[in-house]
Formats: sequence, C-alpha cells, structure tokens
Amino acid sequence: MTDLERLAAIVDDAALNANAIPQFSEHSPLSVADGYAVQALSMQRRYARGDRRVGIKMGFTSRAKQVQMGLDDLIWGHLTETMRMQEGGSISMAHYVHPRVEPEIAYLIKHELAGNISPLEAINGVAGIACAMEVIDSRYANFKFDAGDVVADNTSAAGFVIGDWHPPDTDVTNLGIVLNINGRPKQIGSSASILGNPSRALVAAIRLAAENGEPLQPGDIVLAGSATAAVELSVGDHVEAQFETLGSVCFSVR
Ligand code: 0L1
Ligand code: MG
Repeated sequence: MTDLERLAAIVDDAALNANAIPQFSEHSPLSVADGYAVQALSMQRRYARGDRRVGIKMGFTSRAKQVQMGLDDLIWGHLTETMRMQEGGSISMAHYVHPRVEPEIAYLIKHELAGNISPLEAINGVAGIACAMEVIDSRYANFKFDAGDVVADNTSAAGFVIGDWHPPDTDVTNLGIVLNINGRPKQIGSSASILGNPSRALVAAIRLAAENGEPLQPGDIVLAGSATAAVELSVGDHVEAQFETLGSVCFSVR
C-alpha cells in the first residue's frame, strides 16, 4: 500500500464510520495535487462498496475563502448516490461527525461538457436549475484542515438535497436566499455571493472535472457552492432553505 492509499483508507474509514481524525498535514505537508490523488483513491473504495458518482460539488467559491486557504482556485469533490437526501426527509446524526448545512444552487447537466467554455455555453449544456442544500462534514477534528487535507477529504462532502428542477434559462444571478432552522432565519444571503454569479462556478466545475479526466456527463449534478456561511446541525433541527424564484427545500435531523 502506498502512502496515498493509506491516507485514502484512513479518510474513507472516517467517513464511513463517522469518526473524527487528526488533519493529515499535522504530521507531514500534503499538497493539493496529492489531496486530489487521495480523494480519487477514497472514491474508488466507495465505488467498490457499490456506491456511484452522481456529480460534483464546488467549494471555496468566494475569493476571500481562497485567499484564507492559500489557494488561487476553487476546490471540488465528488457527489455519490449514498449522499443523496430525500427532500422533506430526515437524516440521522449518527452518520456524521459534526455536520453543517449550506444553501446552494444545483445544475443538472444535459450533455457532455468539458474544457474552457463560456458561461453561456455552459448554461446551454444544462437541463435544469434547482435550489439545493449541501451537508458538509469534515472528517477532521474541529473542522481543522489545510487545503490539501480538505481536498483529500472529498471537500467535506457528506450529503445533498435538491428541490424541483426549473428551466435552464431561469435567472439565478442574484436570488435572495434564507436558511431557516426550526422556523428562524439563521443565514440570509444572495446567489450573487457564489463567485458573483453561480454560472462561474459551473464553468469552473466543467474545467476542473475535465482536467481530472472525468468530464461532466448527461444527468450529472453540479452543486455550485454555498451562498452563505455553513450552519451547524443538531438533533431535532428542521432545516429549510428558501430561494427567491426557485422555491424551497427542507429536511430534518434525528
Ligand atoms: O463549501 C463547501 O462545500 C465546503 C468546502 C470545504 C470546506 C469546509 O468544509 O468548510
Ligand atoms: Mg458546499
């Protein structure tokens, strides 16, 4: 087993069993490139258990977050079928280390998309747009990680829920978004805080997935990144994200 395979086994086991682990870079530095290699190896372990890739998610979708983490690009991770949550359903806290929720915009891919394309070309390759939420759950204790660590940990991806699909020409450049926990607003934001326009995150998703040799395919989902700070989840929470024009999406925590 190589060092990268050993790290993939550790992070995969932590995700599978909801165990917190120390950040890898505490012992020796992990480059972002090696982080992506660990992520790919950990995905192979999931797929070997019968899980399957259903799309990708974007992270660090604000310039301020990239600077804070010492990066000049977005990061991305894989979405798999076992991460899918039922709209209006519930998730068990037992399956997570310390989950947080983020309101996001989701794109449904219509045909294969790859390379450096414009936002207009990207939108022409989309079949639908929906409101969504992502549950992130860093496997590292106290959400403490550097860029290589978080990439190795599949960019904290742990769950996602998607609302009704809307036509691809729906304007989502500056939609008001409210994230309610137990009926009270916890975060208020705008889709414009996703890189100024979520379609820029879609363009980056197309570029990064293709660079990694897995161009986006028909039916793939892309989560464009959070429109607000993430909110910690607790047992008993009812979580609802309301999006101007796109409607709402909700789930509970048991
Ligand atoms: O925005 C995100 O999906 C999070 C990316 C990873 C960083 C984190 O876990 O906070
Ligand atoms: Mg996210």
